[in-house]
Amino acid sequence: MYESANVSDDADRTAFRRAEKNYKLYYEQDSKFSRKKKKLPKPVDLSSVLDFNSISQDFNRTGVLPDGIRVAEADSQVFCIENRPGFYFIPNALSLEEQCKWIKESLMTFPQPPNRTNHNAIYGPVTDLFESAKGNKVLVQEDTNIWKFYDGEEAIAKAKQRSCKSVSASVLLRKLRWSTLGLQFDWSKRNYDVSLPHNNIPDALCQLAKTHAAIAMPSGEEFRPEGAIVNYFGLGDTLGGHLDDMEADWSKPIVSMSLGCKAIFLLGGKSKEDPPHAMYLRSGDVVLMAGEARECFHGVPRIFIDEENADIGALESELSHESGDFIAEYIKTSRININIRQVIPLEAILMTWKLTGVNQYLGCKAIFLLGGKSKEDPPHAMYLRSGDVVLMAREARACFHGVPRIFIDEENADIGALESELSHESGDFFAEYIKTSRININIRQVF
Ligand SMILES: O=C(O)CCC(=O)C(=O)O
Repeated sequence: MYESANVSDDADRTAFRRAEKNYKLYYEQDSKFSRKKKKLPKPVDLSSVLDFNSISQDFNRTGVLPDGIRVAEADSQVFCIENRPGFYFIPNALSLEEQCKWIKESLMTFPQPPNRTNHNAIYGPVTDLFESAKGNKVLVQEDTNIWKFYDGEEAIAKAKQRSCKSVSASVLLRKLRWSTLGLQFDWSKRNYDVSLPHNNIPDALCQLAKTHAAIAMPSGEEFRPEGAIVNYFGLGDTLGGHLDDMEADWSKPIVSMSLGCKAIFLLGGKSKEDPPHAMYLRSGDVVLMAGEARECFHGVPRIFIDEENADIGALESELSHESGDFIAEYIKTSRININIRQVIPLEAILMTWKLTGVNQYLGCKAIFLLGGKSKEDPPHAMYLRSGDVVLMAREARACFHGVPRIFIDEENADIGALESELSHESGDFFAEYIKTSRININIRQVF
């Protein structure tokens, strides 16, 4: 999905492509800018880029909004675009403190294994990338699939000794393009691989995502953050027009947080022929895409790293004050996007299916109640019949549940076939027992 600024772009074929090309970073070709001189970016017409920061300020002062923009019914600080239902823009949603926190986490914690990054494909899991970059370390290939960080001097000695491959940690940090949190996204297959080892998304990030997602959630439902992709952008990096279509339920929003340098975001329509809306994304802005907006092409054709346009003065000084110059220097020329997703439909978490094997009959029908994490959450009631299996995994493990009722009358117990099979196989004594009973075997992994 990533492209570098120099990729030649053959296509003006669609409205989306034309807009990408329009905003992308190109340099002046003029021969007087020789290799030694600083390359000059080509000027771009930014007059039609929506600026929700100033739209919000004007709205708070005058109550007036530009054509086609409205505020969400439930919150006048959340902006919507009339012809893109399901899209929400929350300017300045994150405080400076929150921005600093998530920038630090994005660099120091999120790329740590078992989370995967774009570096896994070449180097395998890379531990302590940030600290190694800060300490001027070098990653050296020890064996076909084994790479290890060494201090600069040591690394040079190693490389001389056994002419092995090496790369500096600071180059790797610069080339960090994505990391994945929670359920791991497999970029080669473009799907979630639930078999990959993973940690849960940190609670504080889940809480933040839930709070911001609330406005775009179907009523009465709470957002369940299960997977997140962290995108890292340097100068010239872009994210080409795409759809996020690998999650099962598009009624749930993607919560997308911007950190660092200002960017241009393109929100197209369901076809790449639909002319996209261009808008600025600044550090601290949060965007939600839910419902119909999940079907809209979107991308990031440009980030700004120059002082005038990057708009990160306050963030930079807060970050350097809080965390030192190394992170502040990184963010001066970078943008980070954390987008958080609900991946698994509830039906899959609580998966019920028929067992076909023999001897798995467990008796009379029952009512099972599956509540939420609090006893205040209204539970789902469902029937459990002989042969059904229920799996409770991940978040569902934290849900209250119970069996308030079993049915032993002929009409409701639903065990006619079981009863006659059992009496045939094992005699009446068993059949008599099961006519008025239910057995539940639950098997757990403890360690
Ligand atoms: O960087 C952004 O703001 C958008 C990210 C995005 O669209 C994605 O990761 O699918």
